[in-house]
Amino acid sequence: MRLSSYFMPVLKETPAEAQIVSHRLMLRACLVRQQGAGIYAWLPLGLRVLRKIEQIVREEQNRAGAIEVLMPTIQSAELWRESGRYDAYGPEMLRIKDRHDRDMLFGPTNEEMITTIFRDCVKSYRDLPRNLYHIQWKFRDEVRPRFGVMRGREFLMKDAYSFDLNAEGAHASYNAMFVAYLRTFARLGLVAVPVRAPTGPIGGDLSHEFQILAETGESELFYDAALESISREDLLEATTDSPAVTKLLSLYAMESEQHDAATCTVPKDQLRQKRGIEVGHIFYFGTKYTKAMGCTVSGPDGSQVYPEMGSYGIGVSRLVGAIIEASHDDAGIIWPEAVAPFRVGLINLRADDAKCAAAADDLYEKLNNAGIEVLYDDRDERGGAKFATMDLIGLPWQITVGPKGVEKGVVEMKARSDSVKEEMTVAAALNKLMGI
Ligand code: 5CA
Repeated sequence: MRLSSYFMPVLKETPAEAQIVSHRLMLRACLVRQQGAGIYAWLPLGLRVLRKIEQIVREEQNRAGAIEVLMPTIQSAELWRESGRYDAYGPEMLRIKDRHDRDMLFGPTNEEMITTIFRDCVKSYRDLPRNLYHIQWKFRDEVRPRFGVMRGREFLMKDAYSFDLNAEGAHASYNAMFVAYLRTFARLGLVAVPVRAPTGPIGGDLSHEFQILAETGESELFYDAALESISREDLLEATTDSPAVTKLLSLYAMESEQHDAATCTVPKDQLRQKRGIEVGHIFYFGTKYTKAMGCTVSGPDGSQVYPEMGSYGIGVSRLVGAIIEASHDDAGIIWPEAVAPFRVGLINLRADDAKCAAAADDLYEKLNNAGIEVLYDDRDERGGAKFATMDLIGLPWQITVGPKGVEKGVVEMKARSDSVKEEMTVAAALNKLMGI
């Protein structure tokens, strides 16, 4: 992509309304534009990141055996009256009337809808277990939308729903999602700490939140310091019986509401109290919805059985902010390779120098031919401004083509993460990128 014909209107000033660094950087780097309280338009750079996160989430759901569907954003109030949650959900639910005066709502979650789909389509235990998921926009009329996409009103969520014949099967489904989550967050460049959590309006008695440690997080956590020794690498290839997973499950980690100082067995000097950003939340709630909504299958002995359910959410749009909170410096964002909007930022230092422009154009073509996603700053701008923009938007690699280098047959390559610069030939730069 040539920057001269792209849409990336970065801001020079720091927006006054943004209280936390990820929100400031998302606005400055022009990833999103606010359209209302907690409602954002995704601009090209932000959309590329959102899609990459979505794809990693999808791949790990598929790997764990979940099957993708797509349910609508608008739901009928009838569904929610069946489960009893229409009144219980309160003012967070955005209620709408259609032209026939029918009560509708913009879905804040999909337990009711998936349960009726299952009820109407699945009749026998032979079709269990199943886990269905979708990646769809949700609306929650939050009292205090804030921190940009972190606590939005409209936000993108991956939500999965498992159906099992019995509690044992449901626990296995829960564990499979637990592991899929650890892998997903590790692939996104994060270490997510699973903590025991209250279940709130979703219901049930078993629940974990996945938290990214960050001072700006809205959750308060208590955990065993030994958790800090588990690395992202340990979790990239996690399975249900990996040592890292066993260790995570055995260590103490609680959301503050669940933490009880009186019964907590972790020695005081081992106990950490920190803040976290909740990027995922999983629940096992058994037959709460299948019973309320009359969803049964015939069991092996012919009797009617209510399937045991769990639900599993990931805040896809919140993750964009959470990743920036975890990975930035004073100059801007530092994207992990897996979610960067482009892998390489190519800078032509002198757009008015014909030799320089020809060399940069040539490298741009080679990168594109090699399938390496590149954003090419071919604008007639000062070098300083180009460097500042590249640092702000945080692409993992910067390659600079300047007149002196062109004379010597080299370019300069910089890693955004550690700012280490290296001069090398174009061939060496291409090899390096293709080897990573
Ligand atoms: N039905 C269940 C699981 S699918 C559910 O809705 N769980 S949840 O309420 O915990 O939401 C799942 C995830 O969505 C959260 O962990 C969080 O990462 C994200 N999320 C929730 N509310 C918001 C919000 N207002 N803005 C951005 N992300 C949110």
